[in-house]
Amino acid sequence: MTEKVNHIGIAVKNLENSIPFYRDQLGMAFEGTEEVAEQQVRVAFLKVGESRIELLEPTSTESPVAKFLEKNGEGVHHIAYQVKDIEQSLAEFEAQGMRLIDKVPRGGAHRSCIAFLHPKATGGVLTEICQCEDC
Ligand code: CMX
Repeated sequence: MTEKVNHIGIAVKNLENSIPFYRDQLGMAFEGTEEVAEQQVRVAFLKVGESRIELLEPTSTESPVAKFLEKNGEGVHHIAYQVKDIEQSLAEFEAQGMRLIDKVPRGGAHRSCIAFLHPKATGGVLTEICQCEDC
């Protein structure tokens, strides 16, 4: 059902301070920044092989990423798996009794559709599934 690791989300306090490590020291291709208002974050994507690193900076104190930073500091926030059909995947998870944060997909970066599974149901790893045309 899952096709590949689409991206790994990393919570950071400030994108501009964090980008140079990935771009200049690890040599990843920087693809730009984007605000995802629905998720209250500003994101930067860096391509590595067929996957990406997504740096996440909160744009509001109410953002889930702001709460994560307050509790844990900077670090890995979620892993996103690409699926072909997100509605079908969510229906299958629901049928398995999986605890979902999103029963209906919402908008993510890169014009993707995303949905989160609850970390309490996934061994403590916030898990995203995503469907996108060009990623
Ligand atoms: N990874 C692992 N565990 C996490 C977590 C994360 N990223 N975020 C929260 N948790 C854990 C907390 O540590 C807490 O555990 P305990 O009960 O053991 O203390 C539990 O989940 C509940 O967390 P909370 O802070 O009490 O509750 P929140 O109101 O913060 O809700 C969650 C948590 C996961 C439902 C919420 O953060 C959420 O909906 N996340 C999905 C959306 C999101 O993160 N969007 C930003 C990414 C944007 C993008 O990729 O585009």
